[in-house]
Amino acid sequence: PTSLTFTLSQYDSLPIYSSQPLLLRADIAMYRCKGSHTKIRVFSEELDQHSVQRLSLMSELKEALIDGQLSLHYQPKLSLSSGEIECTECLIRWEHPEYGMIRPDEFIGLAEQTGSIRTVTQWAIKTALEQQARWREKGFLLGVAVNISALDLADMSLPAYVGELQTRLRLPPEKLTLEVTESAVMEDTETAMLALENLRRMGVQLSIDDFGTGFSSMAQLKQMPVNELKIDKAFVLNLASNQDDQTMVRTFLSLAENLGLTTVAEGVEDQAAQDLLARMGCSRIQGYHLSKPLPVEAFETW
Ligand code: G
Ligand code: G
Ligand code: MN
Repeated sequence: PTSLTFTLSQYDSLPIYSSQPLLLRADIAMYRCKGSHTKIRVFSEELDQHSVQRLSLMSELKEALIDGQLSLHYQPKLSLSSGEIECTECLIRWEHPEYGMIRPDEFIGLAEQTGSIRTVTQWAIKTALEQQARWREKGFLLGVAVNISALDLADMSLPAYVGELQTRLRLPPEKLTLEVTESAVMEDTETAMLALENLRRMGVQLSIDDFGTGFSSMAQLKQMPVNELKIDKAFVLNLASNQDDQTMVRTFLSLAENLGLTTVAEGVEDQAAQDLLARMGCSRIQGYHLSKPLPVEAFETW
C-alpha cells in the first residue's frame, strides 16, 4: 500500500473542501505519489495548486452541463472515393465563465478519475444525435462520430442508451460512429468486449482512434468487432516530407485492408498529404487542410 501524509492548511474557502477536506487532500496526495512513483507526499499549496483548481473544476462540471457551458465542435471527414463529406467528428468544448475555453485534454482525464465521464459521454452522444436529427430535417443525413473513453466500455447501459436515442429520433444506427482509443479497445476485459459486440450488433460503427500509438497485438486486432482504423496524426502531420511516416502509413493501410476495415487519416494539413493518402488507398481524411473543428453555425456554413 502507498503511504500518505497530508497536512491541513488554509484551503477552506474552496467549496470542494467544505465537504470532506481530509479525504480529498489524501486523494490528491495519492495521485501525486502514483504520478511520481514515490511512497510519501506531503499535501501542500505549492505542490497542489493545480490539482486543487482542477478538482474544484470537476465539481463545476455537472452544473456546466446543465448550464450549457459545454458544446460540440464539428470537424468534417472527407471520403476520398466519393469526394463527399459523409461524416463529422464531434469534439467537446467547455466554455468556462471564468477560465475561458477549456480543452478536452484538460478535463476528460479528470472526469474519468472522478467518475463523471459517463455523464459527459451521454451528453456528447445525445447532443450529437440531436444535431444529426436536425440536419436530417434539413435534408442532410450526415454521419456523426463521438469519442468515448475506455471507462465507457465498462458501462453496460451504454448500448441501450444509444439504441433508445436512435429509436426515439428515428436515426439509422450506422450513421453513428464511436471512436475508442487503441489502448482502450485492447484492454480486452470481458465487459469491454461485450459492450463493443452489443454496439456492433446494433449496427453502430466502431473506430479505433489514435491507431499506431498503442501496442496492439495483431491477433487481438483481428478479433475486435470494429469497422475503422483511424491513423494517428503523429504519422500524418509531416507525411509528404517524411519517408518513415509514409512507410508506416502504407503498412497501416494494408493491415486495415487485410482485416476488412475502412481507414481515416487524421491530421491532414496540406494538399500533398491528401494526394499521397488518395494514392495509397486511404478511405477518408480529416484535418486542418479541410477544416478545423468548428462551432455548429460555422460548420454548417463551411
Ligand atoms: O479537439 P481536440 O483538442 O479537440 O481533442 C482532444 C482530445 O479530446 C481528443 O483526443 C479527443 O478524442 C478527446 N475528446 C474530444 N471530445 C471528447 C468527448 O466528447 N469525449 C471523450 N471521451 N473524449 C473527447
Ligand atoms: O480524438 P482524436 O485524438 O482523434 O482528436 C483529434 C484531435 O486532433 C483534436 O484535438 C483536433 O483538434 C486535432 N486535430 C484535428 N485535425 C488536426 C490537424 O490537421 N492538425 C493538428 N495538429 N491537429 C488536428
Ligand atoms: Mn477522435
